[in-house]
Amino acid sequence: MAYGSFREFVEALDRAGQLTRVSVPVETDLITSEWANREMKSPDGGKALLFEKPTINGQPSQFPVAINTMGSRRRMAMALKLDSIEDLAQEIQLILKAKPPTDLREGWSLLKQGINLLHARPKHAKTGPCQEVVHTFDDTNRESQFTIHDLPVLKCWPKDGGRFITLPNVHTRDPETGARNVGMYRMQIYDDLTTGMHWQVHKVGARHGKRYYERGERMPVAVCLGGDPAYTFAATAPLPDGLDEILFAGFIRKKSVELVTCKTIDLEVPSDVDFVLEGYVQPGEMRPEGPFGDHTGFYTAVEDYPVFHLTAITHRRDAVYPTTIVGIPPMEDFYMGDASVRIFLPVFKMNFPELVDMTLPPEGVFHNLVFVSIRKQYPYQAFKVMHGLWGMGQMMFSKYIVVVDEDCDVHNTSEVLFRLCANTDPERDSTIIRNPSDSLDHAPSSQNIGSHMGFDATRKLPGENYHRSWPELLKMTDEAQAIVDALR
Ligand SMILES: Cc1cc2nc3c(=O)[nH]c(=O)nc-3n(C[C@H](O)[C@H](O)[C@H](O)COP(=O)(O)O)c2cc1C
Ligand SMILES: [Mn+2]
Repeated sequence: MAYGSFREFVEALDRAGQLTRVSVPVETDLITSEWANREMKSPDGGKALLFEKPTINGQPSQFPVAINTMGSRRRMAMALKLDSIEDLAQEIQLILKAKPPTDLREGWSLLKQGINLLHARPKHAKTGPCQEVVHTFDDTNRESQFTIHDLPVLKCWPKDGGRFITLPNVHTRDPETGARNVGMYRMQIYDDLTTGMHWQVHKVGARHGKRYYERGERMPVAVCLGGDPAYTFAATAPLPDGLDEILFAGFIRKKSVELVTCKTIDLEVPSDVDFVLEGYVQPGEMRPEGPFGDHTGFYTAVEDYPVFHLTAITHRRDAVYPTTIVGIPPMEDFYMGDASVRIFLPVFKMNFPELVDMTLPPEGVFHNLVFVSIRKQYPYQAFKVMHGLWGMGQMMFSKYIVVVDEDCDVHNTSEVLFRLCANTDPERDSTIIRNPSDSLDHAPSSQNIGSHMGFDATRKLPGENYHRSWPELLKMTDEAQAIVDALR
């Protein structure tokens, strides 16, 4: 069953030998990052870190800092209270199998109905631990008050434009339909009462913002930190617009999420999170955001983004501040993205019956590289799969897609590169298309648009312009293998 708090998850990591407690004072300006980066680069993602005495510009913080809590396959599964991520993929497959959908749209809607039936729908409560301590902000007597600067927010990389909240679950609502969305969009701290709101143009938060802008209305926004890690994971998952992350989180953790109404805005948030930042975005108001040491491994340049105005901060008395850093891979966020791919593989397979496995290797930092294996039956099927992926939600950003045969393990990058190099004639087996690009990709000449490339590294079938006979891959006999197994 679900975690009752973020602290409970941290304690579970500790009991499993997956946590290092740091009891000496550690500064949140760069030093925490340097420590965490070394941990994330160690074998299997190292351990989670709990900084018990973080300092903010030398001053002790009231709240401990937890980082790298999802930064390995094991910890990512633990975050969702699973033995293995595949267990959840299996459940999704069962829902989809109950009445096989005919297309992707129907698949998602079936999944939504299935989740609803599993009693994942949120419940409502009058009050909850996330509001144990309430600080509302009016403009009088600000100096003596608690501010956002009391949170141990990291300055992640030397040339960052400031301190950034890196694991915020940003709750918004579509003003027309009332549908909720929760997305993870980083927030740069500007001053006591304002931060940046880095929802990129393709994201649902940005779409909601546009609706408010068209209506000329102020947009309520609630940002949650911590609570059951299932919330944080759901905020990053590439769900289709309209599939409520809170419903999805309820499904993952097999327990309805209990919601409370915010103190100063008309939005609901999970009652058990550690911090809630309440406020609003005034559509149309923009401010330079960045630079930020990003998951691309490079600094993202300064750009205009919406501004979040704080009206209140509420928190648990025993709150733990959750954070991460992104940078040159592998980093913690790889394991979050990897879990999404594995959980939604059944949905992808429904759309592509030939699909066997898929992965986004860490070197490609999400969208730059996709390896797919297929069971090929007809000519140009690899190209069909590439085009399908480029048309599917956030997979539209995939810069390079390599398609291999089913007997190649896509999780073994060396094996995929062997197939790519051996099986392709570059001109015949590649294609270049135009598509939207990830906003953070610095390589395209213009932001948000670019070319993408696909490679068909499968063996060629008759009808694929190959006029020789395809050779056979080396393989030892089963008997010889058995004999050596026995002798060694
Ligand atoms: C650690 C981390 C930080 C992220 N930061 C941002 C960000 O600043 N802006 C953004 O648009 N997406 C960011 N993302 C990706 C989005 O959270 C992701 O695309 C999500 O699916 C968006 O949800 P939505 O479809 O509801 O908008 C981040 C993801 C992770 C794991
Ligand atoms: Mn969403």
